[in-house]
Amino acid sequence: MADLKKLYDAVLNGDAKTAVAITKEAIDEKVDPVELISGTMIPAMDEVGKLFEEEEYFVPELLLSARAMKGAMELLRPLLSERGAKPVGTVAIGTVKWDLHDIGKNLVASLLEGGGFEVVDLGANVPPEKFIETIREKGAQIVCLSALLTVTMPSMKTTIEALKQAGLRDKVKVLVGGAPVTQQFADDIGADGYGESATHAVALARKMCGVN
Ligand code: B12
Repeated sequence: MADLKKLYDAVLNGDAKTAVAITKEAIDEKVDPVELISGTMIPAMDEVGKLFEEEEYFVPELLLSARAMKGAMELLRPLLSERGAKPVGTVAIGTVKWDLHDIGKNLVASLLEGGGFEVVDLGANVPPEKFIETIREKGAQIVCLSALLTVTMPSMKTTIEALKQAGLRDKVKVLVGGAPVTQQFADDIGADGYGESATHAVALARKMCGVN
């Protein structure tokens, strides 16, 4: 059986080769990909975050762990999108301007695909104009904004303001998330919803499109 403790350690220690190998094993054994991500990989990244806070880890270690998680996610992503049924709606997702963190955003994007959405992933460091362009060109009904830095949280507000300026605010629902974001902050900036995790993001987005 795939050793999930070893997968946890591989993400924690930034060992991409082992993380990928165990993920492959787990896939062969039909382990639920969402369980693998939420039960093992996210807790490992949380621990990485704690070690960084305690100054036991520095940026190079963060990058290695992020790379291990990314390697495993590349294998899991196609499985997540297979889970979905017919498209429920279109989502434009991105990490806001000046913010380069994309692991959580990628997870949200993958699970949204798995939840039946067509997802336009704009990447990280996304300026408001790019969201506006995507809503106009792809007809996205939902905009998902991610931020991991307290200093980039205001970019969420700027993006919502830009949607208002462009006359698009009433046409889309805006969901926000990322470690420092709270429900209070979401309310303050006039977002339509806040989700603390990727699974919450999917539940919220489906609810907003009138699907359970
Ligand atoms: C990995 C990491 C990095 C990597 C990012 C790699 C990558 N490709 O993403 C690298 C090394 C590049 C990095 C850089 C920096 N980082 Co950094 N990083 C982290 C770390 C350890 C983990 C983040 C992560 O991926 N978590 C795992 C994912 C799965 O969780 P998540 O993103 O929160 O996402 C989940 C939910 O929040 C939610 N979610 C996310 N987005 C959305 C969106 C919506 C719409 C919804 C509904 C839900 C949702 O769903 C996700 C899954 O359930 C955190 C510490 C931490 N514990 O958060 C620090 C952290 C975020 N980084 C920090 C800092 C300071 C930096 C740097 C400034 C460091 C530096 N001195 O250069 C730079 C900034 C670069 C920039 N301009 O963005 C600080 C931020 C402090 C603050 N208060 O702002 C943290 C908190 C570490 C710390 N404790 O000091 N970082």
